[in-house]
Amino acid sequence: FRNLGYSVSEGPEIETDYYNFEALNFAPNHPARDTQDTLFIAGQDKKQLRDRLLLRTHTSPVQIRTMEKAPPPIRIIAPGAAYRRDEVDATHGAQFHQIEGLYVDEKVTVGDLKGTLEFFLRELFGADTQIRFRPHYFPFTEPSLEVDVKSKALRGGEQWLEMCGCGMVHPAVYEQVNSARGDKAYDPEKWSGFAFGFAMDRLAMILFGIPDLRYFAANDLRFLRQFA
Ligand code: 2NM
Repeated sequence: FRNLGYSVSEGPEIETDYYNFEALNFAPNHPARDTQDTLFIAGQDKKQLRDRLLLRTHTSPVQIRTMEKAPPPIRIIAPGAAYRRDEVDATHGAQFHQIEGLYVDEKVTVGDLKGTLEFFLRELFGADTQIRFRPHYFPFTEPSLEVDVKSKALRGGEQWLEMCGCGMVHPAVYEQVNSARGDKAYDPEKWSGFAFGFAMDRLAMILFGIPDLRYFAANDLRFLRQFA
């Protein structure tokens, strides 16, 4: 992504409801906001909903914070930890690691999104990699897509594997950013953009044949040194 002109952006892992949900066009009663799925910080009940603290459930708040600080065009990658209230097993944990990308400029299209992800996935998995896009839903993108890949580098190329989510940034997201900025820097009539996200843990598990997510945090040097 550096070769494509992206720079790295970071933000806090403890976030407000505003940056994690509201700015990203999640409705007030969206199921992701339920305590079943999100780890909330205790003792926040007296605060307004938008100011309540939680562990970020994705790195998208970083994209919002970056757009609030800088006008378009922007090209950023947001890597980092995210948290969900999951039943812990070999493929689920309370913490996972995401890498999200955001590109906003004039006349950015779904074609640019598909070309960028195809380039990235072929760099990563090899030139023979096949890519398939399926329609999906995210509150913060429209249209939204999921991406499957099939490659000899991945379990012998026998099956399609779900690799990432993506889409064209929803105009409502730009409007939230504009009202926080107090200007019209992200005018949806003038600018358009795409965003995408991967779970890095899942990607590493597939690439290196790691059978259990819990190895990443077990601090066993025999495991970690294989990747040093
Ligand atoms: C994904 C999939 C699709 C995303 C959208 C944004 C923002 F802030 F620009 F609206 N950041 N990240 C996004 C879109 C993330 O992850 C699976």
